[in-house]
Amino acid sequence: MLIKRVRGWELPERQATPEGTYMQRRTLVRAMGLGAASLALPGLALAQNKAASDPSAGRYPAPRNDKYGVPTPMTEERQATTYNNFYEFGTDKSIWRAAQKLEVRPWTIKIGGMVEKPFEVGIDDLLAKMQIEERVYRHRCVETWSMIVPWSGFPMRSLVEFCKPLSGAKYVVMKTLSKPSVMREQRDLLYPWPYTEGLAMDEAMNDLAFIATGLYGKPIPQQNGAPLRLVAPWKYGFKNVKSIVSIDFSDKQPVSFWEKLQASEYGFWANVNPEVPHARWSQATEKPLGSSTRIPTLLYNGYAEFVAGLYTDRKAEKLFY
Ligand SMILES: Nc1nc2c(c(=O)[nH]1)N[C@H]1C(S)=C(S)[C@@H](COP(=O)(O)O)O[C@H]1N2
Ligand SMILES: [Mo]
Repeated sequence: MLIKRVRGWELPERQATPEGTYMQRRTLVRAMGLGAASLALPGLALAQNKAASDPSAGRYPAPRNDKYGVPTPMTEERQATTYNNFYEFGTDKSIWRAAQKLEVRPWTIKIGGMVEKPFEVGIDDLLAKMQIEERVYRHRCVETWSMIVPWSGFPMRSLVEFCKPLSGAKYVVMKTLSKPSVMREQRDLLYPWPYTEGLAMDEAMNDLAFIATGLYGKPIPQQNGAPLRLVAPWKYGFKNVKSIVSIDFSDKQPVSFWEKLQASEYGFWANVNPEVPHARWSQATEKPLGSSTRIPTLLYNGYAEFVAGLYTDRKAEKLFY
């Protein structure tokens, strides 16, 4: 059975986290007086040069919108771009190098389902229609690591309006690219590829829901979900589907990737709540990337004032996993 397989995040954290060895290397490189970018991680430096030739590079950095707060301390860019979950490239955290092979131009997004008229749009045409802004958000992975990063992009609501859904649409469903030649883990047919996630329409229209196309004032790197990914910061990280190629509107609640694998542990709503433990671990605290100290996790990941109202009429649902 699928659910019997041991996945990365089912391991105790000390086993699943390669951070210890990574930090040692950083310290060593620093002690030698050499730039980490040039010596320790030449591939990353290359990726950053590539970003400079991205057709959308001129759109970043974008003006910051601080309406939803500016949490601190910000995670170091190198941490957020070298410690990732992107199972298509592998089930451990160090997939950033493999992800460089993903070509993000040309990139077409297919819009369908309950819309006035199905259509396709190229990422650069879409970007040209959107007002790009920066938002500093908390991110809380269900595995209990967290980060604070500056995303650039546009409100999910603008994307929904651009798609012109029919009034009967209740959910928006987003899928990741299928490309087993590069996304090698997609050859493992025990997973329900492509990665699929969804939001209820009122969640998608909430101010906080965001589509990220940039990170740290540059186009978003492949490992973080280039060229566009969802960011719903009040939910566990797995909701934030990366490298989106299709957006469909439906009157039925979709079954997402992790829900298909193990619905009893990874549900549709997946809102952050420190008082509702995961089936196999507590969610009370979290470890910020790059820090050795755990901190308390906040209800709705600190965004209750913006989103709690979405759930007052959904009390009967399993809202917190
Ligand atoms: N397509 C796809 N999207 C994905 C994932 C994935 O494996 N595949 N992992 C999710 C999980 S579990 C988390 S915590 C975040 C991690 O985003 P980051 O690597 O930018 O920190 O991406 C989410 N989006
Ligand atoms: Mo996650």
